[in-house]
Amino acid sequence: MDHFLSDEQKMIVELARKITLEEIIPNRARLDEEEIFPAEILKKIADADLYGLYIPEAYGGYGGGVMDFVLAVEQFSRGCIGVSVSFAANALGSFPILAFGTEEQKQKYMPDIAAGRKQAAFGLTEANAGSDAAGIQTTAVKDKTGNFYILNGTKQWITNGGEAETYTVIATTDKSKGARGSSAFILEKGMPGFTFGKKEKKLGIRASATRELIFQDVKVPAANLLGKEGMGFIVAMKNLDHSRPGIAAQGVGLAQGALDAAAQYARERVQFGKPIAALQTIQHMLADMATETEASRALLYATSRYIDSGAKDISKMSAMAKLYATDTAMKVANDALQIFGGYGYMREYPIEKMFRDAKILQIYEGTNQIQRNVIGLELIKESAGRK
Ligand code: COS
Repeated sequence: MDHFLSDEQKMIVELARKITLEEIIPNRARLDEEEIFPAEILKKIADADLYGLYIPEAYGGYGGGVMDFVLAVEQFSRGCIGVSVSFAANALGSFPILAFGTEEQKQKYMPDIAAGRKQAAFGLTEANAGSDAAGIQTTAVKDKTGNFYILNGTKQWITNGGEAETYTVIATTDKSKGARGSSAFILEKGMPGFTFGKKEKKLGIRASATRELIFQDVKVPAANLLGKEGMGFIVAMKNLDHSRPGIAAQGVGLAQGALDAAAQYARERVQFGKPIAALQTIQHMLADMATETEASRALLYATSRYIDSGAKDISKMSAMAKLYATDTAMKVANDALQIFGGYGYMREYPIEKMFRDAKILQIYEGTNQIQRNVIGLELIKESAGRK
C-alpha cells in the first residue's frame, strides 16, 4: 500500500523500523518482565535524531509535524508500546510549550527536548479528575511579590513521571471559574517541594514509568506560566487534540505487530495435518484484522496531515483516529491471541504482552467513551451550522 510518503518520511519509517528490530524487539520481554524504563533505547532514538521530528528547526528540531511524529511512533509500537509511549509522552509534555510558550520559554526548554537530552511529561490527571478534566484540585496561588506561583496538589498516573526533567502542569488559579479558572505551568524536576510518588504496577506497558507528581508549596516563577491565567483548560484540550493521533499510531503499530505475528504463526502451526492458515475461518479472521488495521492507518494519516495543514477544527478527527485505531488494536490483539490459542496465553510468545498492552490505548489520553462524546458534540455543532 502506498501512503504517498515523501522520501524524508520513508527515511523516518526506515530508521524507526531499524531501531524497533535491533533494539526494541530483542529487549521488550525483559523490559516488561522487570519493569525497566527504556532509557538506553530512548538514547538510541535520540542518537538517530528522531526526538525533534515535530519541533521547528529554530528550537533544534527537524521541522516536521504530527505526520512525521506518528510515523515513528507507529514503527516503535510494532515492537512495544511501553517503549513508544515513553517516547511519545515527550510530545504530550512539550506541544503546550510550542503552542502557547513565549519565545523565551521555547528557547529555554525545546532544544533539550528536541535532542532527547531531557524527557518531558504532561500533568493533568488527578485522583478525582480523570475524564472530568475540569475537576482538578491542584492549586496555584500567586505569592505577594507577584513573581511566583505556589503550587500544591497531586497529579496521578503521569507517564514519564520521575524520568522527565520538564513538566507541563495544569493547576487551578481560580476555583470559582471552573474550566476557565485553570492555568498551565512549566515545572522542572528538582524544584523544591516537587517530588514523585510510587511507581505504579500496571497490567501492561510495564517498561513505561507511571508516577504521581506531588507538589508541596512548589515555588514556580511567574515566567513559567504558559499563555495567560485561565487558559489552562484550553491548553490541555488543544494539547490532547494534537497528541491523540500519537495514541492512534500506537494502536496502528500494535495491531500491525499482532497481525504479523498471527499470520506467521498461522502458516507454521499445523493441526489436522495442515497449517491452520489453510483454514478459511483463520483466513477470515486475518482478513478482518488486516482491513481494520489498514483503515485505522488511513484515518490516522489523513488526520495527521489535516492537523499539519494548520486546520483549526481538529478535535473531531483527532478523537475519531484515537477511537477507531485503539478499538481496532484491542480487537486485533484479541483475535491474534485466539489464533495463537493456548500458546498465545503463554509469556513465551509476544501476543500475551500485546494483549495486555492494548487495553490502555482505550483508556489513556481520554477514554474511548470521551472520544465518542467529543465526536458527537462536534457533529451536532457542525450540523447546527449547516443549512
Ligand atoms: N479546544 C479548544 N477549546 C475547547 C476544547 C478544545 N478541544 N474542548 C473544550 N474547549 C473549551 C470549550 O469551548 C469551553 O469553552 P467556554 O468556557 O468558552 O464555553 C471550555 O473549553 C469547557 O469545555 P466543556 O464545557 O466541553 O468542558 P467539559 O468539562 O464538559 O469537558 C471533555 C470536556 C470531556 C471533552 C474534557 O474534560 C476531556 O477531554 N476529558 C478527558 C480528559 C483526558 O483526555 N484525560 C486523559 C489524561 S490527559 S493525558
